[in-house]
Amino acid sequence: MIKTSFTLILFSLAISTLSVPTLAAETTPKTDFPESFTTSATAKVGIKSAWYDNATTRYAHGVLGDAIEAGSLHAKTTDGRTLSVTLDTAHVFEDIKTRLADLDGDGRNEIITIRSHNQKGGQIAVYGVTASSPNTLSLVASTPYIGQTYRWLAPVGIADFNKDGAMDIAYIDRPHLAKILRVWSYKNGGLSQVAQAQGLTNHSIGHDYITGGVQRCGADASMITVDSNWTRLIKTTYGGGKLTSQDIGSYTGAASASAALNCQ
Ligand SMILES: [Ca+2]
Ligand SMILES: [Ca+2]
Repeated sequence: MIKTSFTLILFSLAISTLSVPTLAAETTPKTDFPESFTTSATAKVGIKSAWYDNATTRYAHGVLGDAIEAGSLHAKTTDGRTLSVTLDTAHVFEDIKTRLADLDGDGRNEIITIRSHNQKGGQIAVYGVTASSPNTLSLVASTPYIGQTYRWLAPVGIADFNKDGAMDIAYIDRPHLAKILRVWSYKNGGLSQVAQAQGLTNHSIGHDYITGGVQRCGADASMITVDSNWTRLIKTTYGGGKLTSQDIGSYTGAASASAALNCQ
C-alpha cells in the first residue's frame, strides 16, 4: 500500500515536472503567419501576445518576398481572452512580425503594426484595448499614410530613445526610395514626428526581414540601420532634440547587423 502511494507520488511529480514547460511556454496559435507571433514574458495585465492571420493577395505590392499580406490582427490577453480586428478590404497589414510595447505607460501593451491602404500606402498603426471597447482591438494611434499606393515603411523599433518619459517609434520611410529615418513620439494620446534624418535604410526589396533594429547597450537605446548604399552599419541616437548618426563598421550581411544589435 505504502509502496503504491509512493509510486503514485513519484508519477504525479513526473507529470507535474513534465507539464511545467508546456504550461509556461506560449504556444503559437494556428495562423497563416506563424512568424508574425510575438509574446511578452513580462506582461502582467492586458495584451500578452499578438499575431496576424487571414492571408490575402488583394494588395499586390510584394516587397516582402511575396504578395501575400494579412487581413486580420489577433491578440491574447493575460486572462486568456482572444481579441481580434479584421481590416476593411482597402487595407492590409503589410508586415512581418507584430511588435508589443507599452506606448502610453499604463502597464498594458499596445501592438505596433504596419498597415497599408490600397491607394495611400503604408502607415504605422497602433492597436490596443480601450476602456470603452474592452473586448476588441481598437486603433489607438497612427502616423499619416505615406500618401501613394505601393509606398511602404519599415520600423526600426520602439523605445524612449531620448529618455524624456515618452515612448518613441522609429521607422524608415520608404526604405527603397526616400530612405528617411523618422522618429515619432507618443504624447497626449497621439503620435507626432520629433526628428528625421536622410540616407538611412533597413530593408531591401524581396527581403522577408528588416535589417537592424533597436540596440540596447546598458541604459541607452540606439537605432541600428545601414547607409543608403548597404555598405556601412550606422548607429543613430536621439537626444537634445536631434538625431546623431555614427558609422560603426562594415555591413557584410545580416550577421553583421545582428552583431551590432548585440552590442558587439
Ligand atoms: Ca499601454
Ligand atoms: Ca522619448
